[in-house]
Parts: sequence; C-alpha cells; structure tokens
Amino acid sequence: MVQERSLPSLSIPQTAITREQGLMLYEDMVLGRTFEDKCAEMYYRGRMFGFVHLYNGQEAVSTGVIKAMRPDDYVCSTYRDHVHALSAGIPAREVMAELFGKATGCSKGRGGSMHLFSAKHNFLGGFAFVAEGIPVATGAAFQTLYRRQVMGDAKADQVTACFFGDGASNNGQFFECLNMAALWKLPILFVVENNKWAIGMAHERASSETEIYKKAKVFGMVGEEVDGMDVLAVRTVAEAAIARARAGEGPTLIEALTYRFRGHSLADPDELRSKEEKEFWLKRDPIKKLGAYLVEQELATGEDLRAIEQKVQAIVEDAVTFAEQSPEPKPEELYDYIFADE
Ligand SMILES: Cc1ncc(C[n+]2csc(CCOP(=O)(O)OP(=O)(O)O)c2C)c(N)n1
Ligand SMILES: [Mg+2]
Repeated sequence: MVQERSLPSLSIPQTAITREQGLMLYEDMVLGRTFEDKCAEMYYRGRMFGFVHLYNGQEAVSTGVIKAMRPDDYVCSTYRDHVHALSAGIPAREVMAELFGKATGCSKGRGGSMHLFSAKHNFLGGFAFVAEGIPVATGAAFQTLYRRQVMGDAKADQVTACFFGDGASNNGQFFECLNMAALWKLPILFVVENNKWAIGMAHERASSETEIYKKAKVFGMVGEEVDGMDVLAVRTVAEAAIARARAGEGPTLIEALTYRFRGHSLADPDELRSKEEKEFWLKRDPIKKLGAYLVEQELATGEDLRAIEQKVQAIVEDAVTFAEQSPEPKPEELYDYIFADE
C-alpha cells in the first residue's frame, strides 16, 4: 500500500458553477493536455529542441487559478510553462511556434519551451532557474501596489499569480519574497504545485516540513492546502485568495497537491517513481473528474464533452501547421529585442 498524504476535502462550500463556466474550465484543461500530448509527439519527431517539460496531470491548478483571474492580471510561471501560457490566453499557435523556434512565436522564437513570454497577456515568463519567477512575480505585485498607493492610479488593482514547484519552495527566494509580500500586503497568490518530486528528489527527502502551506503562518499570511486534481476546489480557493488580494488584504500561499503524469522532462526515462504511486494519481485525472461531474450534475452531456475535445484537437493541429509554415527568425535580427525599446 502506498503511503500518500490525504487529499484535503474542501472546508468552504464549493462555488456552484454554471454550464458555461463548467465547459470553459473543461475546454481549458483539455487544451492543455491535448497541446502537450502533441508536444511530446513533435519532440520525439525532432521538431523541438532543448528541454521540454510537460504539465500533464497538473491542469486543474493552472485552469483553476488562472481562469478565476481577470485577463489584465499577471501570471508568472516556471520552465513547466506551456499550460499556464495557454490558460492566460496566449494563442496555441504562438505557443507552438515558440516551441518550434519560429519568428511567429510569443517570444519571437528566441525563448523556446522554457521562456514563453507575452506582454500583451501580462504573462511574465517562463524561467529556467528553479524559483527564479518568485521575485519577478513579487516585483509585479509591488508595481501594482506602488501605482495604486503612491501614484494614485485607482485602476491599479491587478493581482499576480506566481506558480512554482515543491522543490522551489526550499529555495531562499521563496522565504525572502513571502516575507516582503506579507509585510507590504502585496496582491499576489503564491501557488505551489506540489507534485511530490523535484526531478528525482522526493519531496519528503528534501523538506523538513512537507506541508508547504503551513510555512505561510510564520509570515502571518493565509496558507491553504487544496486538492490540485480537483479544478473546482482549486477555483474556490483561488477565488477567495484573489478577492483578498484585490481588496488590499495581502497575499496567500496555496499548496495544490498534484502529480505530473509524465517524467520530469521529455528527456527523463521516469524510472524512479513507483508503478503504484503513478496508478494512485492517474486515477485522479482532473479532466476525467470534471467531465464526470458535469455529466452527473446535468450541466453537460457526453456529446458536449466530445465536441469540445474535437474542437481542441483542431486548434492543436492548426497550431502545428502554423508553426511548421512559419519562418525562422532572421540572422540579421539576432541582436533585436535584447533591450526594451523606447
Ligand atoms: C537554481 C536551479 N537549481 C537547479 C536546477 C535544476 N532543476 C531543474 S528543475 C528542478 C526540480 C524542481 O522541482 P520543483 O520545483 O518541484 O518543480 P517541478 O519540476 O516538479 O514542477 C531542478 C533541481 C535549476 N534549473 N535551477
Ligand atoms: Mg515538484
């Protein structure tokens, strides 16, 4: 029998969702999964280079948090960034083209898988170093507060969501930034995606306190533990945290218990995690869970869900065609986009 941390059941009532919201959440998760299954195929066919880290299994965290935010809010990711970028509204075409290193990619082909970026979508990146996004996201939240409090811009009420892993939560930047964010009541959500592993390092072998959300308490910050395989639970916790942040009540640390269904990256043979552990988590597939819920609650039919899956399949196929047909960046433009334009 595998010893697993028990998944928290939600202590606050789940927000009732409409059919429209339910289908929107389903579509976003299916887009993330289908897009990345296609990434794996393209990677093994030699169309993508470098490291490619997939998010399969963790979709409920991205969808649950980002789809509860406004389009003008900020999102900051890690090297496991494709699905966050899609949830934040970057078109699948631009994400796929970036993975192919094409000039039409969201980072103009300069970034690749780990460096997705879009100023238009307030998507701050894509960072290769573990925990590197935490101070960037804290800075984004600080500038919102500064514009509002010091520069008197009443419209500056954006919230920042900062995603990172269990491994990143042992990095010094985590502690420094949580301290500052709590001290200045910054409008930010620190979302730890605890998928139990940092490459081949098991979380319990690397952390003196394995329940990461408890670390919020020493900063006087709200800490929440949530079932990261349940998009409605994540959404409910995120909505409360976003409301607190927007109201000037400061940050929240959310620990989402989740699992990646594939290896650390597409170059990882994934031999360290046990078959029992993988089976335990595969049974909690967040997409199947939401699909079953929507049908059970009579918010959608099986045909509605199949129609979404087909629509998404077409979006992903179109993204690949777009990426394949797009031009490479021009060599003479090699030094462009290094410094901010005037
Ligand atoms: C500062 C730094 N140290 C080490 C690495 C190598 N590295 C890449 S991913 C990773 C594991 C991070 O695990 P976690 O934060 O749990 O995120 P996950 O990959 O599980 O999403 C490590 C150690 C790195 N990229 N940056
Ligand atoms: Mg991890």
